[in-house]
Amino acid sequence: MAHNSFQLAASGGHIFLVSNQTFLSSPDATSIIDKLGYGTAIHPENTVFTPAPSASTSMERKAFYFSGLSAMSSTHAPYGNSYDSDNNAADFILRSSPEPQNSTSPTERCCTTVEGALTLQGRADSSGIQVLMWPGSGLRIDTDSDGHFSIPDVPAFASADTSAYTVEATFPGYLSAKTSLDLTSAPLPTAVTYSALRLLAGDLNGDNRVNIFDLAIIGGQYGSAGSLTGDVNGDGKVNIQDLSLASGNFGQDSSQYTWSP
Ligand SMILES: [Ca+2]
Ligand SMILES: [Ca+2]
Ligand SMILES: [Ca+2]
Ligand SMILES: [Ca+2]
Repeated sequence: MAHNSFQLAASGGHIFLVSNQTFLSSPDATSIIDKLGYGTAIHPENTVFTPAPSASTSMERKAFYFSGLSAMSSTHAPYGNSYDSDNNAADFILRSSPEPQNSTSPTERCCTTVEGALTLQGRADSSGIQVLMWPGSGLRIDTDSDGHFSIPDVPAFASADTSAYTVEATFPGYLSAKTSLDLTSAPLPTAVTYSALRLLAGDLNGDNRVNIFDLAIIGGQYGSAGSLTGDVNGDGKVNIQDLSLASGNFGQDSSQYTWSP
């Protein structure tokens, strides 16, 4: 028997995405993967979407959490419709100018993978270099032993206010690298790959330049063993190799890096 409250009407209705073809007898069936309730619907996902669309308007899923009506009709249009916070009221907008699409429409992609490879001067193991992107959440990863990093699901726009990201790679004792990354040219590729970069050794006090203060740290620990700040190459002792690495980069700062996709 059909469930009255599952109807699709102008004033309100439900759309259920289900995992099988078994008749749906409950709005809480475990086969329901996602759902939309609009207008007068009584089984929405979290909060119902209102108002119900008219004959000339449509509901459209947002591209990003900060995609408003204006953005979905213009700047965010090439970036798909994949935002899903499990709240119908927050995930959709009402379009006064519907733009239905199908498989012949241009590909739309919300997000991409940002990847690349970094190495550490004077070390065979390049793991543990932290790569961080902001603004955004969860856009952070450490390199593997080959220095490779891969950050998945990076949205085309960094935030409501800022289109471009800042990308920074840091490792203790090394000059960090920082770039600006704009992903807003459509269509967004599946991956954006940074050129390889070797981080220069010797910034032991973290002020992003190699100078006398860094050499003083090595001098103060010279001949010692253990987990020490002055151990530039990470071999467990502070000696001529560390001094040689740092003094070879004397006067350098991160402005001489060229790091871009
Ligand atoms: Ca679309
Ligand atoms: Ca949903
Ligand atoms: Ca320094
Ligand atoms: Ca060392």
